[in-house]
Amino acid sequence: MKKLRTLLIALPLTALLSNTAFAGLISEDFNSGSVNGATLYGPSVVVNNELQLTSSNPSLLGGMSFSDQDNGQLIKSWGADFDFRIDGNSNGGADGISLTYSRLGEVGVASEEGLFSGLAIGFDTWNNDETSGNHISLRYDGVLLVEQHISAPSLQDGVVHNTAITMDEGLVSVSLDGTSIFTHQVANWSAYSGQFNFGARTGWAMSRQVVDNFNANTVAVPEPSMLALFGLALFGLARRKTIKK
Ligand SMILES: [Ca+2]
Ligand SMILES: [Ca+2]
Repeated sequence: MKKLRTLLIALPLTALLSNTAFAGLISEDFNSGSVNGATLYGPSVVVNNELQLTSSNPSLLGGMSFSDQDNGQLIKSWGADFDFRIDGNSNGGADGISLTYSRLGEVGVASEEGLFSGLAIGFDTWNNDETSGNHISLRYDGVLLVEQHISAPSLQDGVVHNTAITMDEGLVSVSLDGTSIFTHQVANWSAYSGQFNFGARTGWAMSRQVVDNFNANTVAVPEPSMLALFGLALFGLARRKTIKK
C-alpha cells in the first residue's frame, strides 16, 4: 500500500517533466543594424534594416548563421518563417537563397542548395538541369529529396514573399505566401543538435537577395537519463519519509 502511494506520487511528476522540452526562440527584424548571436560570411551584410545575403554582382557566395539556441541539445522539431526579396536581376537573375538547419558547428557561406549538413530548404531561381528555374528544394545531408517547381509567383519578381517551414521528427512542410508547397517525411531522419544558417549565390546571372523578419523556434528532445534519475530520487525520498513514520 505504501509502495503504491509512493508510485502514485512519483509517476505523475516524472510524466510531467518528460513532457517539458527545452525551447529556443529567435526573432530578428535586422532593424538595429547588427544581429545578436549571429555571424555573417562573405559579402553578406545587414543594411537598410534587412539582411542582404548577396548584392547583384557576379560569382558571390554569402551566408549568415545564428548560434545554437539549445546548448547542444538534440532538436526534435523546429519552425522557421521569414520574408525574402530577390530583385536587381541581371542576365536572367540567379541563383537563389537557402535556409539550413545544419549540424552543430557546420556553418558558413552556402549556395541556394544550402549546406550539405542536416536539413536544407532551397529557393532556387536558376535552372541547372533541374525541374525549372523557379523551384523549392529539400536536402538532407546534401541528398536531394524534393524539387518542387513553382508555377507562380516568380521567386525573383522583386516582391517580398513570406515562407514558413516546419519540421517535426523528419516531417518537413514548406509554404510560400500562405500556400502549401510540399510536405515530405525524411526517411532515416534522426534528431541532431544544430543551428540555422542562411545562404545565397550568384554566378554569371545575378540578383540582389535579401531576407527580413526571421522567426524561429526549436524544441529539444527531453533527456531521459536525467528524468529517470530524478524519478528515482523522488522514489527514494518518498520511501525514506514513509519508513521514518
Ligand atoms: Ca527589417
Ligand atoms: Ca538552380
